[in-house]
Amino acid sequence: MIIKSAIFKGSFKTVEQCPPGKLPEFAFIGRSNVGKSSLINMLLSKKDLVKVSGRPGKTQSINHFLINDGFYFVDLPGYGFAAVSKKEKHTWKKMIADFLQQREQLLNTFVLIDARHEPLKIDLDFINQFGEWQIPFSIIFTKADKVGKDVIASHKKMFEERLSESWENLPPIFISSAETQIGRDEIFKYVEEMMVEGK
Ligand SMILES: Nc1nc2c(ncn2[C@@H]2O[C@H](COP(=O)(O)OP(=O)(O)OP(=O)(O)O)[C@@H](O)[C@H]2O)c(=O)[nH]1
Ligand SMILES: [Mg+2]
Repeated sequence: MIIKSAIFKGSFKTVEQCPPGKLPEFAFIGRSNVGKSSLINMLLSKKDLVKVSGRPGKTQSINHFLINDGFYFVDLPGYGFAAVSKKEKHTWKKMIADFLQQREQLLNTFVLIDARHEPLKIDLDFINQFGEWQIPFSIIFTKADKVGKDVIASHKKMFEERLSESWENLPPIFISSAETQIGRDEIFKYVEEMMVEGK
């Protein structure tokens, strides 16, 4: 996909405050520091459109980016960030659950998984909520540049095995790197397909 324009439309604390209209949306979520903001920058070929940080917990609200005046990418705050209070965790959970469940134009949520790790309980638990919520998701492995191809293949297989325990149909798993841009074409092809189907 050719990115003609990518504009930051704002940060929102509740689903009610999010931009009006019916343009399709794609959300990005995953553990804190997994590389959500970096991936969005990579996909949009922008260096600093989305703020990236070495410290986890950088993204704290719902962030909308309008692309080609036709659809939105939504950067969501990460889960599993240890250094937050119980109250903050609760607020986060409600913000995310409300957004994911209530946002009608949300066509798909990409759950990001660090390619370096074997399946983690926190990620599996988060993914299994999509079943309860009955909303579509797919998976993107991040930071593929940090680990060998064999390791990624083995982690992908392990992930598929663990998902099979709860899911009959497995979602696609994309492999990406914000450094090398691997995965960009596949992810956009998928985004384009979903927009055609969603119409
Ligand atoms: N080598 C490498 N580093 C990456 C990649 N993606 C992200 N990083 C690094 O990982 C750190 C976290 O990246 P972010 O994009 O801020 O992660 P995030 O998931 O948005 O984090 P929160 O907003 O805090 O939840 C930064 O230091 C990035 O430079 C990647 O594909 N390869
Ligand atoms: Mg972020």
